[in-house]
Amino acid sequence: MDFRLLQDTICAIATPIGEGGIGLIKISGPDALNVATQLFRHRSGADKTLESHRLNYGWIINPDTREIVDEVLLAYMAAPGTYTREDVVEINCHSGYAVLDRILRLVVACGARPAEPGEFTRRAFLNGRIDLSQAEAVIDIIRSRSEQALLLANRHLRGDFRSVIESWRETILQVQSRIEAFIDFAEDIPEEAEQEEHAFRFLLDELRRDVMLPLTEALLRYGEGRMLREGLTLVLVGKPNVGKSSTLNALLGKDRAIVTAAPGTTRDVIEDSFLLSGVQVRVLDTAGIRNQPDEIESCGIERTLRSVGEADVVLWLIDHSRPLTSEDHKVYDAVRGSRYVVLLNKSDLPPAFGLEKVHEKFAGPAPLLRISAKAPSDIERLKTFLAETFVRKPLERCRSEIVPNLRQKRCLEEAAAALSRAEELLDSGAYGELAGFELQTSRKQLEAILGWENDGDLLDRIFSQFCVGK
Ligand SMILES: Nc1nc2c(ncn2[C@@H]2O[C@H](COP(=O)(O)OP(=O)(O)O)[C@@H](O)[C@H]2O)c(=O)[nH]1
Ligand SMILES: [Mg+2]
Repeated sequence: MDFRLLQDTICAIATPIGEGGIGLIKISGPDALNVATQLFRHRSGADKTLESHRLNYGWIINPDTREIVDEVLLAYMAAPGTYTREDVVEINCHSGYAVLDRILRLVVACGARPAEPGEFTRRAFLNGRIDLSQAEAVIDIIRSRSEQALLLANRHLRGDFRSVIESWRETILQVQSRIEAFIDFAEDIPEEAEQEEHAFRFLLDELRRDVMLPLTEALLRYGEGRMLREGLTLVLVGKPNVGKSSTLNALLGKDRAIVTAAPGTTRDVIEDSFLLSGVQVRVLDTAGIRNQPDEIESCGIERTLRSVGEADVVLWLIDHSRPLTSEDHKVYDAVRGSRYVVLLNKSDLPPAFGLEKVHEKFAGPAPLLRISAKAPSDIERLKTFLAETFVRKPLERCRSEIVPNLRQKRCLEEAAAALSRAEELLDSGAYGELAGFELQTSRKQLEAILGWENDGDLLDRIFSQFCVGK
């Protein structure tokens, strides 16, 4: 994108295209007021000037023909108290394909240019109203599918992440400037250098306590943040006929997958979702893993294995009413590398083996629950268990801490690596330029989180995820 264009005025339809109660057209840039004046007529007929931050009732007219295009409410908001920090005009019109398209074309004819995806928010960023972590929070808010995800995004939008990053950066800067002072002293006045070293040790402790420790903590929150933003993925796995599809249907509370007494019914991966403690849970039902599958089933099993790779948690079902077979072992081999829960299903029927047998054969730290997919109370118990273990506890940690996304996590990792290299040098008394360089590297990484360095490719990548009109 060409940044000279920041001088121009952009416009877009900000509401979803289609029939609806209200459609919104946004205009931002130096010509916004001029465009509005050409197109808008007050209801009163008077040639009133548009006051900033007031709603005006009237019509959009075609300036060439004087024809009325729509009845609207129009707001003019003067810079800098706006979303983009530029002059902004918002036209609330009726929502329909023809009317929105007509007004947008008139706005363009009056001198505005159709905006690129995310260009309004990009301007808010480039004009310094928000930092990059806040811009990313805007996407997160739009994409939030659950209340928890929304809460997190709002915390980041408020600037919580930014203030933490800024305080870390500040501490690093202090140590860095100490190093520079130390290098000078060491050369000139040896006695003062000793004093300096003492002060310096103190700062190093501060660096460990106030930056390195919380930074490492923040990195640990990434997985939970991903779960919040993208939801939790559960995958139901087991040999044929153990009750995977029955469990899927019971979890969803609807008949999503076909359940039959014949093994090998589910041949493809079936996916749906439900909410668990305010978090979106994606659940996948898969083809049963068996010894001698036919061709279609083989493809299904391959997909099953792929789904296991995607899972946050694997729900491994075993039929407790029939003896264990080599197929159960086969499933064990497929899931043992993942985080899984063992579900001994069909517990409404007499058990065919004791619990110790499961422990003995499939020993591991995985939790084990006895359920019947046919008993609603068991499914409730399963949901409570899943919510407690995989949602509530991780969420509690997220509430009080900053939670990076993938891009931010990468920056934090780089920063952490540079900090520990610096720490090692400093600890061994090497207060030289090398340590200063490592601190500098870590500081740059933190600044990248906030987007201080104007990296055009990075901005393109982030803002292209937005819709047009945001
Ligand atoms: N008694 C009993 N039967 C069950 C239970 N869960 C599933 N079934 C039955 O087991 C058969 C296979 O179930 P299905 O869900 O299709 O298993 P899948 O092949 O693993 O998907 C069907 O006849 C179900 O009605 C259960 O908890 N108790
Ligand atoms: Mg099935």
